[in-house]
Order: sequence, then C-alpha cells, then structure tokens
Amino acid sequence: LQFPARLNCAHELLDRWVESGQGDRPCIRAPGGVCWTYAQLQAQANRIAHVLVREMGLVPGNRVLLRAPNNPMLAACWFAVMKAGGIAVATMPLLRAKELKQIIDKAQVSHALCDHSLAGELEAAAAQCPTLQQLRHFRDPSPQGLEAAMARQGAQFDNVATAADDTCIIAFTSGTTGQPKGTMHFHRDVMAICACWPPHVLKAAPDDVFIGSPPLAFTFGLGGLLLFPMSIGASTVLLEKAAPPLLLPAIQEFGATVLFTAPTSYRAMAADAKRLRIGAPHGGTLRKCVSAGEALPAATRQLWKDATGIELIDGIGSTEMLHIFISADEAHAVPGATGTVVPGYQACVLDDEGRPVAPGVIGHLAVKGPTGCRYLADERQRQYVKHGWNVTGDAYVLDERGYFHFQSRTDDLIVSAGYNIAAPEVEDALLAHPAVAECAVIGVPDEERGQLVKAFVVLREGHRPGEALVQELQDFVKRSIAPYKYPRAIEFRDSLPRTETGKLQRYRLKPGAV
Ligand code: 3UK
Repeated sequence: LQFPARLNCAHELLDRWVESGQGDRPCIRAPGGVCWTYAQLQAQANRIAHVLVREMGLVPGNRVLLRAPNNPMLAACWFAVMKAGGIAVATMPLLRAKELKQIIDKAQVSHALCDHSLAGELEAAAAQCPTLQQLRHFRDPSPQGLEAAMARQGAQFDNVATAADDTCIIAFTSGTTGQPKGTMHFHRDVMAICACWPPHVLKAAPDDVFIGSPPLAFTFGLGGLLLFPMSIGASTVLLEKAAPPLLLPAIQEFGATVLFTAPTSYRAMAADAKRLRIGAPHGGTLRKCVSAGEALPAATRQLWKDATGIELIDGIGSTEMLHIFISADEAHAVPGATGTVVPGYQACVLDDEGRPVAPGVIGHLAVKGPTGCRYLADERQRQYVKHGWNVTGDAYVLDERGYFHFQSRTDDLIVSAGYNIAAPEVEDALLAHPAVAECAVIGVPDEERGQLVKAFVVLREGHRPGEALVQELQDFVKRSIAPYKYPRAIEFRDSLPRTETGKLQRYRLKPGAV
C-alpha cells in the first residue's frame, strides 16, 4: 500500500466525491426522512471545521472529544476534525463522568463536541478536567449551540494539509476488563482499512445501503457504518437506537442491504428476521451481514442462515489494528473458524516464548499489517507489541489450510483437573440446544479440580429452568464435544453482562465480582 506524503482522509472519503461531480449521491440517512448527500455532509463538516478553528481556537494536533449516539451530526463533526487537522477521540455513549475523565486526561483532550442528549456526564467530567478548554453542544437550539455558530460560517473550507502519518484518531479499547487503553491511528491507516478488508472480503457496491448497531466510537462501527460506505460512494443509515427490535424494522424501512452487528444481536433477531423475510434470498433487501466483536459460534451462523438465507461474514478486528484482519467471505466461510488473513496483513500463532507453533496447536494470536499498533502508554507498547507483532490476547489455532480458529481470550482459558478448556467451545455447544438463547461459561474455584466449568444460561421463551433441563443440557454438551468439558454447574439467568460493543463480560460472573 502506497500513500502520498500529504494525505487527509476527509478529502479521500468525502471531498473527492463532490469534486468529481458526484456530490448529489445520497450519503447519510437517518430516521425521520433525513438524507444528506455527499455535498450536504461536506458543507456541514466545513462549517463545523470553521467553528473549531475560528471560534474554538483549534490548531492541528489538538485532541477533540466527540460524543453522540450514531447520527448525521456526529459524522459531520468527525470529518470536521479531520479537515481541521485535529485528532478525534470518540467516546462510547454509555460512558460515565469518571470514565470520560480518564479518557480526557489520558488523551489530553482540549476540545469537545457533544450531542445535547449526552451532555450530562461530560459536563460533570469537564469540571474536573484541566485540559478541556472548549466545549460546544450540537442539536442544541440555544444561541450557544454549535448550529448557531455554524450558521455564522461559510460552507467552503481549505483542509489542513496533513501528513499521511499525522495521527487523526485516538481510539480507546472498550475492554472486557480493566482501564480503557488509547491507541493512535494515522490518516493513512484510515485509508488502509478501506483498501484491505472491504474490497477483498465485503465486496459491497456503490448502490448498497449500509446499516448496523455498533457506535461510531467503536472502530468496528466507524469503519462499517461510515468509512467503508463512503470509500465507495455508497450510503449509510445512522441509527441512534439499534437494539435488535429496532434494527429489523429499520432494515425494512431503509431497504438496507449490508448489515454490521455482533453475534448476540444476530441471535436475538433471527426469529423475527425469518418472519419478516428480511434476507434477499427470501425476497427482502438484505444481502450481506457482517459479524465481529466476539467469536461467532457455528450455531449462530447456522441460525442466521436458516432465518435469512445469508451466510454471515465473520471477522476479527481490534481497536489496536483499527479494523478486521482475519475474515472470510460468504463463499469461503468455515463454520467455527474466523477465516484467513486479510490481504495486506500477516498473522501467526505463537507459543509462550514467542515462537510460531505447528498447525493445530493452540497459541497466542499475533498480527501485523498496514495499520496499528501504537498504544498511548509506553508500558503497554512494550508488553503487547513484539518485533512489530501485536499480541491480541486471543488464544487461536491455525489449521493446515490457513484458517484461524478462535479458542478463547487468553484470560478465559479454564484449567480443570489438568485439562485446558476454552469457554467459548462449551458455549458454542450449549447454543446449539433449542432451549438456549444466550450463555456464558467460566471457571469457578474448586478444591478437587482446581477450576470447575460453570455455565450461565438464558433460556428462550417457552422453556423452564430446573433440574431436568440442567441434566438435559449437560448430556447434550457431552454428546457434541469431549465429555470432560461439560458444565458441571449450570445457573439460569434472565440476562448476561455485556459491554456496549456486544462482548460478554465473563469476569463479572466470577464469584465475588460486582
Ligand atoms: C475479540 C473477536 C473472535 C477478540 C473490533 C472488528 O472487537 C473489536 O475491537 P476491540 O478492541 O476487541 C478486540 C477483541 O475482540 N473479537 C473481535 N472480533 C472477533 N473474537 N472472533 C471475532 N470475529 O478478543 C479481539 O482481540 O473492542 C472488531 C473491527 C474493529 C474492532 N475494533
């Protein structure tokens, strides 16, 4: 991949379409009949860039916190920051003041643009954040609001001539445990992810309509719902609320064709997706469905295929690498495997000493490529980046054909009576049972076995918890995987703890966790 020394991703993804006479193409859609063309998005972004520079005193390299549910103004603010040579620090909508303060301090944020509806926690944090000097609210009708300031500015803006390797994003990991970690990405990284996975695996077209649930603050959502559609001149639907019961009607309303969401959301939508005949093979509009954020169980792949006729595109990506680096398209999907390495990237499986293991042997996944991995914290960089390889924290097996098979997060390997048991393998086996809607498997301390395999199960409607079902589920698991892996304890729950990005938080189920 070659990029010119001077590169601004806002020009490549947005201005370029207007300059080539395609500014009238639909770009961003939203509920309530909103549809912004590429030219309209550009005009909004230009006005915001002027406000940032002229009224808020932004200089290139300043860090700008962005905070909003997925909506067109958030997209305009993101491009405004790129145009002005700033660094976007997008924050997950559900974060509280305490977490926002950590991010503001770590990233040395000086400016913030915040949706009126999410102002509360940020105001609370701002009072204790000395670096944060300038804050404007959008979708705020008051004279102090961003829109009033935009009205004072023109719709033309000369982008800052950023270098290809100027940082433009500081993304924080959602983290299944511990403190948020900041990772830095350049303008050329933004273009690199558009050049790797989308053309080789997704293969979407300019008339596609993208839709999905991940927040734009999560780089899975930023790529899938903003950068990738815009890199090919397609359109995207931004939904402020995209829980499964709202996502399905939105797919129908907008005639969406490409969907990005997490495995848990595919499971929750399957029954209704079937009833509504949402898949193109069943007469609906949806033709491509992407799953990421956590492992896709073979049972979930099958469930969605039965419901829609669509083979899911699985892909593992990370905040560190910005987007997906191992994946498989519909034609090359292997149930239970994530896929093969995406062109442009290299991946391998290493032992504890950092030596490659033989095919079929479990080890640590390591990846390198045109993006990542640059942590804000030096200590983190020393620990997780070795000879340019990013160690992701995932236990994987590489097979003879080059397919990578996810086993577990390295922290989620259960050692019971001397056996290594990957929690997701037991979960996958349980999910194949018709009574199981969701489940989580952890190791709990046990005098005899060291750790005991314990499952937490959420039942589908119409199924009753009880001893008989416990027995049935245990027998069911023993019939599908090695019997020693079966969950010796099963507890029924109404729901499971998850991050905003759809990841199971197994650590919150451990005895004594809060
Ligand atoms: C896990 C998966 C198995 C895995 C992400 C696509 O999830 C993203 O970024 P995060 O930094 O988390 C990274 C970790 O999540 N994971 C993600 N996808 C898969 N495990 N199969 C998968 N398909 O533990 C990884 O190390 O939150 C995903 C694009 C951009 C992203 N940031």
